[in-house]
Amino acid sequence: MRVITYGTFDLFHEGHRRLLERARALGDYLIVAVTTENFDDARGKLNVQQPLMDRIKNVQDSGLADEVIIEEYEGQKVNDIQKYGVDVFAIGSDWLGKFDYLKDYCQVVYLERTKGVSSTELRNESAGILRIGVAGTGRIAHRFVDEARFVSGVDIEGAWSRNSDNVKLFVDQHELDLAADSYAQLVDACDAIYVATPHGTHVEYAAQAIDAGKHVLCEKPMTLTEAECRRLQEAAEAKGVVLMEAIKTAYSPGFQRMVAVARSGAVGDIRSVDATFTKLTTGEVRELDPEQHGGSIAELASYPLLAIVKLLGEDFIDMRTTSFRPEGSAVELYSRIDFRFPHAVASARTGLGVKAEGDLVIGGTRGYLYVPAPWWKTEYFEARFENQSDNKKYYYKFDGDGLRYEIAEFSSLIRRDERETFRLRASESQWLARVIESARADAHAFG
Ligand code: C2G
Repeated sequence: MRVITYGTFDLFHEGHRRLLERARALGDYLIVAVTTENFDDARGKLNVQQPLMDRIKNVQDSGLADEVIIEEYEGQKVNDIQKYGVDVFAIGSDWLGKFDYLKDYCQVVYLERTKGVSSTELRNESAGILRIGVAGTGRIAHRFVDEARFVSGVDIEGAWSRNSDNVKLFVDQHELDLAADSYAQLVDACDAIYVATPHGTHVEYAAQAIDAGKHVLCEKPMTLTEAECRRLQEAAEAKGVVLMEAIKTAYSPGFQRMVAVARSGAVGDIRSVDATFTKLTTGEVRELDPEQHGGSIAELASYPLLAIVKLLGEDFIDMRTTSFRPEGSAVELYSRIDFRFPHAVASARTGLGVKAEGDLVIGGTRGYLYVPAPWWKTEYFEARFENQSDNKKYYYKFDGDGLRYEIAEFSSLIRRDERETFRLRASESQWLARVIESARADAHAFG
């Protein structure tokens, strides 16, 4: 019986070794395919630390492979299985169901993945792996764990939420090691915490983790006031840990290139920025609950404000917020935050109860950049000019849900022992908190 398995095998750890052992036991000849850099890039796997040759050596040194090959293109598995006369395809259970299409060619076996590869007794072996704990088990937390699988060198260790039933479900579903009984237990078990709890509780949980000397990746808006933002940043600095606001757009390659193109004068001097993000929301949900800091500004304004601060900087002359709060709604359902900058104007529009075109338009003295919805997952934009033959189209890659980019950035900051990223500076997080705080306070509401 010939068995085959595939993987990146970066920073070879206990989870990899156990997988190979069990794959080998399914037959008498094990072929291990190691992914090339190009293939990992194409499938959206980020932050692979070791070059292909080292990763091949990891597998050879395990002594578990009879033959090592490389995986370099999409669809290769179908060909390999036939070419090498494979009887069994084995892969970890994090891929459950994903390779059922190979059943036409051989037997497909999903082997239970090893939970908590970097648990204490394995700590030495798994040096270099960042253990992240997830606080909160809402929608975004689920997406976070799924996306973290595409970032090499991070392991989601466990989760905690106020509702212990939710924690157990979450941990089972994602095959995590730890369903923490208390937040303190989660903090203690991890190197870093992803805070994905309701807005009003970010500060408390982020502060607790920082206090314990743990790095923090905090959902947006990181804080609802500028003072709280500064307080967290000062605490992180004092403890020498990374504190990063999780606005995925800021870390995605397409958005960064778009900002760089705009700021390089592709459409002349930037004179206006209009950014819109709307998401229709109904029912008894956090987003519409004033007690939980709902409303279109707290909920959505981080994205359009990010575009404005990146394109025009922090120094505006004044701002004015107009919100639409219809009778019967306790929170604003549509808002526009209008800015005057020394040489430009800008508007951030957000809606929970009003739908609008979610585009980003950057007007310049020579032309404009048009970034169609969903511009916050920037994949494509155009530079447009009076003379249409000058128009130019730009295409980028945006993998999955995009959360992998913020996870990759967070992990590489920690790895490089740096505290701040130019992609979203500490002062820009402060600016976002300041604007959100004052927009919510000053909103001239009607409706
Ligand atoms: N694995 C595991 N337990 C872990 C981590 C990984 O059992 N804690 C398994 C994975 O499920 C996979 C193998 O180890 O079967 C290699 O994992 P990676 O190097 O992360 O590679 P992966 O991204 O899973 O690539 O074509 C490539 C394949 O799709 C797998």
